[in-house]
Amino acid sequence: MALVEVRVPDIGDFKDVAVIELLVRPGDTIKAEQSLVTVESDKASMEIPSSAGGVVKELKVALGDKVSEGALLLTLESDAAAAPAPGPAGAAAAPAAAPSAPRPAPAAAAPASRAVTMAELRVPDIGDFKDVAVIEVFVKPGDSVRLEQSLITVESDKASMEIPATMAGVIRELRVALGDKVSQGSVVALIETTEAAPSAPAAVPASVAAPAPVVALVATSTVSAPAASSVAVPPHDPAAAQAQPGQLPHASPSVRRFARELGVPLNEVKGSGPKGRVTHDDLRGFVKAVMAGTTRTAAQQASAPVGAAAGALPGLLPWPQVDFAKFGAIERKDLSRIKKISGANLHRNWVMIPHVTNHDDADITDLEAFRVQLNKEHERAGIKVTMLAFLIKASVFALKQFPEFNASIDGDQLVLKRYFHIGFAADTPNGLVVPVVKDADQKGILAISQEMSTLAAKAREGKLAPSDMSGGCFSISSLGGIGGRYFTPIINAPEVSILGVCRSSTEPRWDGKQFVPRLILPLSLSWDHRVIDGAAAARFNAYLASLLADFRRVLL
Ligand code: CAO
Repeated sequence: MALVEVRVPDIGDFKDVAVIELLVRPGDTIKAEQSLVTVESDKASMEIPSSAGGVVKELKVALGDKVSEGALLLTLESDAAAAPAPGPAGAAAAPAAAPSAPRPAPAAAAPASRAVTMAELRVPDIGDFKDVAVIEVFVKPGDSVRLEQSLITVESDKASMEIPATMAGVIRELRVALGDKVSQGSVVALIETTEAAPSAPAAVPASVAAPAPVVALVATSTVSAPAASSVAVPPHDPAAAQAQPGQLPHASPSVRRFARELGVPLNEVKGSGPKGRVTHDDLRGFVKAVMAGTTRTAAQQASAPVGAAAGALPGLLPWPQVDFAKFGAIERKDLSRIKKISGANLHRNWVMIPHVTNHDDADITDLEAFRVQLNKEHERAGIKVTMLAFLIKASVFALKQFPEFNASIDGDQLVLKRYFHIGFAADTPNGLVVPVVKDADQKGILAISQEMSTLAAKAREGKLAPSDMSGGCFSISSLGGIGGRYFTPIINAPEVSILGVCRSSTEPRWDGKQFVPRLILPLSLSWDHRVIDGAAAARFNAYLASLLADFRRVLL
């Protein structure tokens, strides 16, 4: 066994190019010609193959390092016989079979003519790239293109490159489509331009079809590297092309760059292109889905999984995958949009907020009598006063008394609100929504009742505007019209507490001398223990119960 240094071979004009992927790790056994790293210039990426087989001893480059020809990539414990003779710099050098890198034709120094009206944009000298597939088309007829703007991406077995426009103008006709095979000289598009036409490089035949002087696409610095990359790229090795350590899916350099700018884990994006290639549209679709909460990155799932299908928290078992149909007939239904959104929010809140729930009872015997009386007085005006309206009003007074309940956490700070917008959970055919009664401190019970019934009707019809559901300070979830005793409502972040209310019932209460029948309302207050202490929560509930028992206490 000999220790071999594997260096970057002659890669043409690729100089100071960034290492964007490490495809092997120390300890890996690799074959000769297996790709080691991917490097990327402005417009092209290429994989650098190993000149020898063996066991990777030490990586000498890291992600982000800039490399040029001759740079040391790694050391390899290699069968001396298998390793090719070291190059002049003592490197393992480029694959022995590699021809010298064809250089791009230099861009024309001086314009040959002006006032060109129509020209052909051709594939330049791209070295050994022959019959390579068009995998992305960036322009369409009518598009105005800038000089050097990418027109198409082509891909060989191991490298891809973008072919840029050599002049500005308007694309009049596309001559290639996705999947077409192109080689040097293939016409990419017809462009209408008023720019000076650079002389065509000798290697590229001039068109005879166009009426005006024809412009062949000259290789610019941005495409020169891939031409050289054909030197470094070994023949296609299906085994090597599959999941090597750290390998990312196929994607053009601009897609990779865009993904890095956005922080998108490219290996999680499902590619729709040939060989699962990730396109710009795939990337956009992924970002949109993450923003909408319908997809989560692996990192997000690890930090706070949402939804039954998400991965488990570290240390937790994954969600059970059961074939329910094995046990009987089933029916599958898509979750409604509201359910998906509210479910994701509820799950985040449940996982991220340390909830505690205090249960208490309020004697609402007198308040209910007052409410019934009010409804008799106002039934002609069509106003129905509900218990929930009194609860909203009583909550405002309690929030004034205990300001930390009317707050939100913002980093290391507590934001205390001087306004009183109270949300109430409304059950709708499509799921749970929380409309908000704004400035409830400035409204009377009748106004609150009216507003609630308007908001509840809008909720049921699915007509709530985002503004109807924003700005809440505190929420109330009333199941009073349905039933139950107590429950643990989930805090509606970024609020820090929520009141759950169940059905009132007549119960015996000791008045000091005897048991008397009283109407008792069960209260359940969930609170965020990062902001609120248990004693404060117990006092909040007790104060709320005392107000509901006798509203005159607000005057104290
Ligand atoms: N105890 C006993 N009866 C009560 C009550 C209580 N705490 N609260 C309301 N009721 C009675 C009302 O008086 C009314 O009776 P009448 O029809 O005889 O007048 C009946 O229950 C229905 O009330 P309502 O539902 O029309 O009015 P509301 O103000 O109580 O509630 C609303 C309005 C929109 C909150 C309600 O319709 C709703 O959607 N509740 C469900 C909220 C929910 O889903 N919470 C759970 C969230 S967590 O998943």
